[in-house]
Amino acid sequence: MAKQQVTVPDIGGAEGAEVIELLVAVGDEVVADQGLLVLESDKASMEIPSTVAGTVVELLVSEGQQLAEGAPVAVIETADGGADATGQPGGDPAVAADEEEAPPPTRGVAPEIADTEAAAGTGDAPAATGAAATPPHPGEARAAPARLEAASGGGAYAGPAVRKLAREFGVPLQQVSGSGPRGRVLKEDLQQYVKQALSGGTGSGAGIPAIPEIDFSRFGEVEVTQRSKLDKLTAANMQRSWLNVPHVTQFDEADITELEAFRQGLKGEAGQRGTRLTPLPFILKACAVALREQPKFASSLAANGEQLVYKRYTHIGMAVDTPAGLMVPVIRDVDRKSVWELAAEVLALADKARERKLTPAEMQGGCFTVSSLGTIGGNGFTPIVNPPEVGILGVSRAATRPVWDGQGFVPRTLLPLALSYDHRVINGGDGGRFLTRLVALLGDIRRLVM
Ligand code: CAO
Repeated sequence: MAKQQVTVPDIGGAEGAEVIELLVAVGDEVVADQGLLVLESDKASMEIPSTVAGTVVELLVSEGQQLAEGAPVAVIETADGGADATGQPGGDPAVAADEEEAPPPTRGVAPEIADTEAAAGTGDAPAATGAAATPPHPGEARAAPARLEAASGGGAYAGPAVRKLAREFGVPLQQVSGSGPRGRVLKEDLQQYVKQALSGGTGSGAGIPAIPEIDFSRFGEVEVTQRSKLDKLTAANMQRSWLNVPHVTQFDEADITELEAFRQGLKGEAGQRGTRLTPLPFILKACAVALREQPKFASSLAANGEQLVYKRYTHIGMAVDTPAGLMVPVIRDVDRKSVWELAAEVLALADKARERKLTPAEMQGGCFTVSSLGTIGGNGFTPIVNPPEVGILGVSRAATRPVWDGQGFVPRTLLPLALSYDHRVINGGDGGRFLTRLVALLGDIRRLVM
């Protein structure tokens, strides 16, 4: 039996590094190279490993304490007089520090400085050789610190063993959510990330960190229900769009005072025709005119990104809120149909959607989508583009408000519009012109027939 004191090695000039975590307690058995504590300076976090195997008989530091090179941190009682970091009595710690393979990690971290430096690639990691170049005093062992992260550089906080594993799997560690103390990435986090990426679960599979799974029952009573196929399909489509399409949304308001007066005047006729006339058919018609004038909004980007596919037809999708979930039937040739025809088709397709009677063909071929939440409420939202389309118009609830006409306030009915588009295809200027044109068309519907 012999006692060895472990001290803080050369930590690369980090003066006054703080003990942020103790990794062992008195009485713990440790193997050589096992982390004893984590130090954090303004430059880096690093793990101070034990240089010998044995039992921790004394911990000489506590969390929050500032330590510098040479400060004693623990006393380890060894069975054989002190196997050093190489596992060989009296060996040179530098050998272990430079070796690729290290003893099995504990708590997700293991000292393995060669790995760590390679992963960080910064070249400013605390020098392993520096630690080795200073021979420990008799009865004192100085470990090579294992760098965990660049504290101010936004790098991942993980031990070398986890970094090594991440490198082997090709996982960018910054994208893995750490569940360890102070957000450290543990081996289990990495495993969960890889599992999720392979299963195409909540992670995108494109290296985007998955949202950690939470056991909500820890906080109170919960009920778990199965999602419908439609909901899952919608979720996948939304995520695909959100991750692939750089979205921009522009907002404006159309003054639909005259449109509304005209529409109210046609209500009787609508009844006689066996239909209802809402603002939506007018909005569809206005979109068709704007799409004809700016066909880019009805185009699609070829998969190789090299070409744009322009469509010589004007089919517009219409988002329908149904008890089963969101459906988007497509109204064909909107540009060639009258407002009455569109009104009838809106009703028929919305009914079919709610009764789940839409055929797949009725939900395909759209060039652009209109999503109207006008009946539900709200004064604005940012709709998500429905790829391979490049544009979508969100319509919110119209309201009558006082508007300054240059001489006084007059009541006007304003319809909030939000145009989202794929910024790979549509520029801000195009977006502004398209939305301005829609506002003008809805503000004076006589222009729809021009
Ligand atoms: N502002 C104020 N009132 C509006 C309005 C608006 N923007 N839009 C419609 N209204 C009025 C209509 O005029 C009608 O009132 P009147 O009978 O007095 O004229 C009433 O609201 C009901 O309209 P409606 O909902 O029956 O018909 P619609 O043509 O406006 O909409 C449909 C049809 C299918 C688009 C709609 O029912 C729907 O499902 N909307 C939800 C779409 C959705 O979920 N989008 C989000 C997708 S992303 O998650």
